[in-house]
Amino acid sequence: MLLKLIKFAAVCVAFIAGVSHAAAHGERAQEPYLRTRTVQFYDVHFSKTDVKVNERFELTGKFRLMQDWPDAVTPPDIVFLSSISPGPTIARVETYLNGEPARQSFAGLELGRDYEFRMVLEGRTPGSSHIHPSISIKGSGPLVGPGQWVNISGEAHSFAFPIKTMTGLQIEDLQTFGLAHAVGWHLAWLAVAAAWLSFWLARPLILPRWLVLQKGREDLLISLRDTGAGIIVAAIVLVMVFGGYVRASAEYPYNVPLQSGLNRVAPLPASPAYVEIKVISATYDVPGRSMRLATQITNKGSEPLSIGELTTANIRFLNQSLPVAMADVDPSYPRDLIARTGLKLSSDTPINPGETKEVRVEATDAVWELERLVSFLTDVDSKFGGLLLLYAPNGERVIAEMGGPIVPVFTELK
Ligand SMILES: [Cu+2]
Repeated sequence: MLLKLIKFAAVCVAFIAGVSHAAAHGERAQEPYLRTRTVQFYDVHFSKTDVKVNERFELTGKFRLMQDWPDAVTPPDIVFLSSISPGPTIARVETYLNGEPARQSFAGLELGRDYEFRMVLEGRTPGSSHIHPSISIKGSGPLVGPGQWVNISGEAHSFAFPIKTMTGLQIEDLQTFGLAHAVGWHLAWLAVAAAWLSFWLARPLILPRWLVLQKGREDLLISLRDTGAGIIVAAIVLVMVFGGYVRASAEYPYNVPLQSGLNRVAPLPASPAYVEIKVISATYDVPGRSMRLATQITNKGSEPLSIGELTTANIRFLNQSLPVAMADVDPSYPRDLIARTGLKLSSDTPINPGETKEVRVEATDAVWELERLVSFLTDVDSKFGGLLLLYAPNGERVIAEMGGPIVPVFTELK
């Protein structure tokens, strides 16, 4: 018996130890249609990737809600902006969407438009944490942005979250504020519940009561003493509820209820220069790990435009021969999400204003497999989506959505 218990304890310890080594969040397990056709994050910047416990850092960026939103995903009618970390390793101090405080959820975000976010985060638990921005959509769940490893150094017990309330009350550490009250109330209610249960458990239980019921003598089941005890417990419960309310209102006369209303925010202004992209054909070469797109790009703006980047599911394929596109890569952007081979184009000459040009775009990298993005080939809705970033000579950037059905091929197409 003892041996069995020791074995069981050993298995539990091994399981817990194994879990504590888990890295990242399974973001690669999300279906490709979720990652390539819903929210496209760009310009994501981590102000620091090495912080101490209690040190603040900022996570900023933008995202585009794709026009070709998949049918299987609830539209972004109610969304909540947040960050994702492996457990409470960071504290989120402030959040803004297009400059507006984002304490609550937002309603009615528009497809095809861009939004800008800013979060102030603070290191809490030492260790290496994979941190993502995330957009949670009611009915669908969280859609995550690029994840970066942030190293948090220091001691966990030195973390404190002091705030000053609107009434001037200085709270030294929000983590433990009111903890004694919460524990006290739980114990008080547990005591009432335990007393009530033991009162009835001490009486003859199931079989004797059933026999009494069989004999039609229900009147014997509840005595006058039982009724008296019931009345006393009901009175205690009422006194605790109303007494607790009166005491809390006396102690905290000014309080703000939890905010449950929805906010609304206007999208960022639409890009003035306009590019139209028609995907003529899209194939994914399975052995070559290459996405090949035949596109027809119309420049409806007034400046010539060069293709600088294709971004989808937070992975960036860069046109390495265009310096302005390379300069747009933030040093804090996760390196594992930048395709090493970059983006290959059939023509590097800019698309002139008013011109419609056919360009073959090739994005080849093992990252398609590593990021588990090729399962779009077995989806019932085999479509891809992404953003094409184009640059004018004056450095102006135009972001255009592209996408369409994609077909797998097993030999190289010429
Ligand atoms: Cu992660």
